[in-house]
Amino acid sequence: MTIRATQSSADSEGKSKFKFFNALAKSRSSVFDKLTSLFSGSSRVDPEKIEELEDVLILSDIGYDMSTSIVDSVSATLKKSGLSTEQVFDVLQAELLKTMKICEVGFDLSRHPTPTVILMVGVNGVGKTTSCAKIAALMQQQGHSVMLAACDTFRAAAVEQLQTWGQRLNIPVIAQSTGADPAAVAHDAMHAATARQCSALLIDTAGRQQTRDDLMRQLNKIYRVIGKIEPSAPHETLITIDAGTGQNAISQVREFNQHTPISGICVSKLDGTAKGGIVVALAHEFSLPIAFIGLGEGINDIALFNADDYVASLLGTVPDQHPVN
Ligand SMILES: Nc1nc2c(ncn2[C@@H]2O[C@H](COP(=O)(O)OP(=O)(O)OP(=O)(O)O)[C@@H](O)[C@H]2O)c(=O)[nH]1
Ligand SMILES: [Mg+2]
Repeated sequence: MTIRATQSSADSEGKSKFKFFNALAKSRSSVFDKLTSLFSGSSRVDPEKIEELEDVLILSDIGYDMSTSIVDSVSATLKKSGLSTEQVFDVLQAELLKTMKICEVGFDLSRHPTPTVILMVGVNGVGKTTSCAKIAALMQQQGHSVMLAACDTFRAAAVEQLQTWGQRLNIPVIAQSTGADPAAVAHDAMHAATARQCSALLIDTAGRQQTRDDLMRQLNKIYRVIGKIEPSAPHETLITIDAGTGQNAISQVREFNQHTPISGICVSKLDGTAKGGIVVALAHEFSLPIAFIGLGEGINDIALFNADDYVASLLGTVPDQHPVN
């Protein structure tokens, strides 16, 4: 069964669009409002402004390569036919969508055997545990039986944090005490989820810096133990990226991928940052599925990634019936 962004009514889809738009307010105003003022005052684009366009794009955290590629497209159109301000936004929108659409693949549990095992990884404090709980709740709302595994046995109170979510959501949490071997917890959870015929097992892990080889090897051990019990698992390994991280996000994905092959990205805290452009840089660099987007601290503040909503929210060209800000 495919996981939907929200409950399926048109009303909640509208709300989700609106949430996206609101969550990206800071990113929109920090970057794309600058573009509007850059090109205001004249209906035709002055070629000298193209350089400034590149600066604004690079500062937006969409990355150097992506910025250059957009500027090349804008320059090519300008040379061919001249360019109105409106057309700059059209080119921008088209370029962003071309990159982002590849990453919009939804999240489909039916692609995998049962229980679908989802391993959550990432650096410290990015929102892994919260994202685990949000994804579990989303699945539960859509009729799946879910189990959580508390494999962060490193940080004090991490086990309790996941157990609290489990109690609130009425979702079983497999746990041992702080200090236990996280691979042993994953082992127990794999057997428990199979025995209880759960649709999905979400495995929370401890935050670790991607440069800490010892900790990355420990993560790989969890990955290997899971694979020994069920060779096709983990079926998804999602890296949570804090949208406010900036360009370090690229190195996080690259390094984690060396130890636990990453199948998708979960972008958190898009609501609190002016650096929402990092999602574009990630898409441009890796073309990996962007599975989920975290839009706040609440359990329902999560959406499936939608390229149209994201680009429109960033450029300020949405949403039909909703007010701007
Ligand atoms: N605004 C906002 N806050 C979020 C979001 N996701 C998580 N947070 C907050 O970020 C903080 C850290 O979240 P956790 O889920 O504990 O992060 P973590 O990656 O599990 O942290 P460690 O296990 O310590 O590495 C908490 O205060 C969360 O409420 C989000 O999408 N938006
Ligand atoms: Mg955590």
